[in-house]
Amino acid sequence: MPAPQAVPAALPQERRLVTAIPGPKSRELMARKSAAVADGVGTVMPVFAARAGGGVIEDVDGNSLIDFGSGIAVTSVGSSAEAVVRRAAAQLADFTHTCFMVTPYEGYVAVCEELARLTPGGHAKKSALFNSGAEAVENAVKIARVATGRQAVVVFDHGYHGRTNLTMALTAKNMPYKQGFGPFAPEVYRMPLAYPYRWPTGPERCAEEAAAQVTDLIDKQVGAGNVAAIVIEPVLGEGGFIVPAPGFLPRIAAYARAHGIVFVADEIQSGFCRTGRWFACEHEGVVPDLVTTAKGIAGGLPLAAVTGRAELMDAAHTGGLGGTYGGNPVACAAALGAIETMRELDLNARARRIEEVVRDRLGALREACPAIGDLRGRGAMMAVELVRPGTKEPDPRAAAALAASCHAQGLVVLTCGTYGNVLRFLPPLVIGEDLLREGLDILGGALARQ
Ligand code: PLZ
Repeated sequence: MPAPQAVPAALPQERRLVTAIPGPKSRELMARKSAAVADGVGTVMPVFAARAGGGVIEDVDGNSLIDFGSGIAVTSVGSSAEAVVRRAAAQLADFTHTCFMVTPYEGYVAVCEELARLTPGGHAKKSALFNSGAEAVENAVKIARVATGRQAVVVFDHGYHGRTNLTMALTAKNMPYKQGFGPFAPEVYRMPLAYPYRWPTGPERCAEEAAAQVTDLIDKQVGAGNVAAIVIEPVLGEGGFIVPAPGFLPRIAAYARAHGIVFVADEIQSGFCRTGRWFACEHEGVVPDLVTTAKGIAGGLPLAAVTGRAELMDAAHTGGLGGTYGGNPVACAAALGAIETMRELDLNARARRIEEVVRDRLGALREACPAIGDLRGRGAMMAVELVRPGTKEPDPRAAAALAASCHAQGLVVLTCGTYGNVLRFLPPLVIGEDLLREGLDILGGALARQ
C-alpha cells in the first residue's frame, strides 16, 4: 500500500491573493448566510472555503490562504488527507449507517482498539464513541458518576469543555458561551488553575501553590468523598493555550487517586499529536483514568470518544451509553485513516518541529515587541498573550487588530483566552515549512507594526 500523502497534489501549497479578502463571491455568500443562518453562529473570517488541504484553504474567489487554525485543531493530518478520503470513501460505498447499537461493524471496534493502544497507561482500557467533544465530556461525567456513586465535578478557571447544558456549566467563560443560556447543571465546582504567567507570586511556585489551593478548596468546600471527577485540559485550549505549571497536573492526579476521584483528561484539543506527543498528558507522565478525545481523531469527520480504565468504562449498565450516530462508520473509517497518517508521517515529530520554528521566530520578535506578554504552548499548539506594554493588562483589541491584519494578508489565525487577548497558532501538522515560515513572517510584520 502506498504511504499516505501529506498534501493533495491538486492543491498548490502557496499563499495567493487574487481579490481583496473577502472577495466578491464570499461577500455574496455572506449575505445569504446572514439571511439564512442564525446570528448566534458566528464566523472568524467572512471567507467561504472551496477546497482545503496541506497547509492551505482555497476560497470561492480563488484566493489561497495559509491555515494556522486547522478548523480549530481538527485537521491535524490536513483536510481531505489521502488515507482519510480513501478509507471514508470505501466505507461510504459499503454502508453509511446501521447504528452500532442495532447491527455493529468492525470500524467502531478497530477505533476503540487503537484508542486503547495510543492513550497513556498500560492498563486494560475500553472506549465508547460519540459525535462531538461536548458529548464525550458529558459521557465521561456520566461514567465517573455511575462508577463512583458520587455527584460533584471539579473543573478549573479558564477551562473549556463544550456548549451543551452540562458542558456549559463546566466551561469557565461567560461570554459568549453561557450568557443568557442558564440555568446550568448543578454540582460543578471551579478551582484555580496553575497559570504561570498570571500566578501572583510568579511562575516558580505556581504549581505547588495552586495545587495546595485546589486540594484545600476541595477538602473544605466540597469534600473529596463527594467528588466523582476532576476534569482538566492538560493544555488549555479556548481559555488561552495555557500550559499548567509543570508539576500541577501530577499533583492533582495524585490527589484524585488518593481520594477515589476519577481523573479525566480532556484531550479534545490537545490530543492526537497536536502537542508533539500522542496525548498532552504524556509530557508530565500523567496517566488519566478517563481521556476524552475528538477534533484531530478523524481528519475532519465528526467523531469523539471516552477511553479509560476498563472497570470504570464498564460501570454503566448495558444501554446506559450510546446515541444514534455515535461512532458512525464513515467517521470511524476516517479515524483509522487519520491515525494511519499520524503514524506513517510521524506527525508527533512534525509538531515538535513546528514548535521549534515558532519559538525561534516569535522568540526573536519578543524582545522588540513589548505587546507580547507571554509566548507559550507545546508542539503545534502555540500562542502569544498580548498585553499593554509594560504591564500585564490584557489587550484584546491588539489581538483582534493583529488577527484582522493577518486575515487581510491571507493568513488564517484564531484568537482565544478568557480575556480574548491570545493569538493562537494551530497549523495542520502536515504544513510545509516554507508556508509555516511565510505565515510567521506575516504575523511578525503585523506584530512589529503594533
Ligand atoms: N473540550 C478541550 O477544545 C472544543 C470550541 C469552538 P465540540 N473547542 C472548540 C466553539 O466555539 O464552539 C472543545 C475543546 C475541549 C471540549 C470541546 C467541545 O468539543 O466538538 O465543539 O463539542
